[in-house]
Amino acid sequence: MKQEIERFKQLILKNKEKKTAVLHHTDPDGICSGVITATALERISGKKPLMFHQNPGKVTVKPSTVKKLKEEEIEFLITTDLSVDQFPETIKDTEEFAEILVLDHHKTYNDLNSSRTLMIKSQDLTGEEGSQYPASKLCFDLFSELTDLKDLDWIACIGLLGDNAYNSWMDFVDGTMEKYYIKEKPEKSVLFEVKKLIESIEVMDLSKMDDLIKMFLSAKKPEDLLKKDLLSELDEMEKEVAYWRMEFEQKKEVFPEKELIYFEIKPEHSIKSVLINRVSDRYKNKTVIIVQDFGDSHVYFSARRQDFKVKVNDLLEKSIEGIPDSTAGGHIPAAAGKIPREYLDKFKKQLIEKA
Ligand SMILES: [Mn+2]
Repeated sequence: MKQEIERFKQLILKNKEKKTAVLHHTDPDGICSGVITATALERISGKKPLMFHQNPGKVTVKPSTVKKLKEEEIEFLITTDLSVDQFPETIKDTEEFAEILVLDHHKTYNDLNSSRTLMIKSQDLTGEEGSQYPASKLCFDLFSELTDLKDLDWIACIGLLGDNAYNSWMDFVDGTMEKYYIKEKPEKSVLFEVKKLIESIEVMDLSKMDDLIKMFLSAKKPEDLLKKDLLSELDEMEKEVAYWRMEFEQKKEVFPEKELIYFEIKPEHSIKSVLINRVSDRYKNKTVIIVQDFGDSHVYFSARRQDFKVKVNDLLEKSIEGIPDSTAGGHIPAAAGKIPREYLDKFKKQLIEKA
């Protein structure tokens, strides 16, 4: 553990003068870990890194992103909250022009460590399952070894709430809320409002992501982010989620002997992650699967199991076996993936079998 933190410190200090990019995931933990990392780098080197994100749901580095990084002459890449080891090819391609630091807490698929890459997963530091040590807290803790980040504690808390890890960090979140005079329960608080705001930008209008990040980088407290022009997206999303929640309750397929609930949606926007987080709070002891269909070549699915009795990352990986051009992975309690639409029946059959 000590050794990884030393290697981390050396790598950051060694690359202080290099042209640096932060590539982060687009969900609340991804945004918060990216903002914490960018702010920390600026404090350490006096230089702002470039911020990059890909389309939501993409957890590995896309070839087109490698191209962009190369065009920008990036010499040091930090990825946060991305499971980039699920597709090592693009990391190898990036190594040809940049050093890489991977900061993540998804299941480990490949060891990317090399002379050019340092990969730190939360589970490497704690020896415990990574889902409960989200990337925003990991980045907050690691960079706090190099610079003072105490004023970013509330951002780490939003990431923790985003990845459902409040129960593992109660003292930290409660203490931070007290510091900012937040009296409500976390899920009723302004921190949770910001978490939902980030989700709504991700789901409804990704083009506003850059504005959101810009606001984040200058915000001093959570209230600074609750600006009217971004909040309209949140209202719209809530309406759509409310509609599909009702549909879910009325039309879900339940397999009692498998403790499995299965549901397909055809929403206007990509609400599946938001929806499944809400419904699985009501069915913590069930495996919940939601399949999202936009009528294009692939369908997308998410899975949740909050009591950890089933490893949904493994379950989804087994359910896509033998299906070409498919992906699945993530955490024990929360995972996702996609398959070509013509394989939906096969996927569902394998899912029910393996559940
Ligand atoms: Mn995360």
